[in-house]
Amino acid sequence: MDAIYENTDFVDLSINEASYCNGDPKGVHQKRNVTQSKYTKVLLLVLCVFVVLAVGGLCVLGVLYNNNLGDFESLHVQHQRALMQLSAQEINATTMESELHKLKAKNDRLRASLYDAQSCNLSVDGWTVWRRMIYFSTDKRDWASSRAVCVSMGADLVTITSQKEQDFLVSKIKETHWIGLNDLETEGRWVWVNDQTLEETGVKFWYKREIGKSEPDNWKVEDPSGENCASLGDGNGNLHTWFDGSCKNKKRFICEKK
Ligand SMILES: [Ca+2]
Ligand SMILES: [Ca+2]
Repeated sequence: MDAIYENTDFVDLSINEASYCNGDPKGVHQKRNVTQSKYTKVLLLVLCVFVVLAVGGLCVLGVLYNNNLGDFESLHVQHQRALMQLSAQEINATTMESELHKLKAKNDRLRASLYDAQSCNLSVDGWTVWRRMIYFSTDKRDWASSRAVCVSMGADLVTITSQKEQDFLVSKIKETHWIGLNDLETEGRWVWVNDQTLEETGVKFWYKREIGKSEPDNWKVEDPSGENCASLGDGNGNLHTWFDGSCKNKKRFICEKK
């Protein structure tokens, strides 16, 4: 480039000298033309530089765009895969929910069948099978002796902790039976043979009189020590309710094996 400027200056000076020597005023115009040509070349050079830079910038932008486009396509593919996996999981969840409903229905049917089996008169070696093994004695004993017989068979006097249990036992007896409830230790504090109190079980079926004291009344006319043992029903029947009676009375009894 310096060579070009040097040559131009040389031409420029040559023209000036020739013009002045020849007395020609047009030489001034020729000098101006040469100067304009020089500026034009510089301008073109600058424009070329700008064009090159612009093209380079566009190339860089193109590369960045392609890279970002590749990343976007990769993210799009990942998004589509995630959607497919989510859809598959939703289908699995629906299937599992359907299976759960089927299992619940099956469980309900099995429970109903079990309840039916428990309600039938299945008997094994004199024991009635209903949720637990229940034994209804045929002989009559006082309360303590009754309990001792139950314990000797690996059981104890029955405890009643639900309406269904009460209803089942009532349905199986035709006269009064001892049950595992007493207030022998503390008068008025009734506890089952497993030490549960009536407050703990929340279940009691004492006989209620419209006139006079309801059960337990701890009646002392027949036994001065009072009535400290409970039975299902009394001498008059009333089998759906409980009575306290003298522990010395002899009654049938009900054992329960846990
Ligand atoms: Ca009592
Ligand atoms: Ca009584």
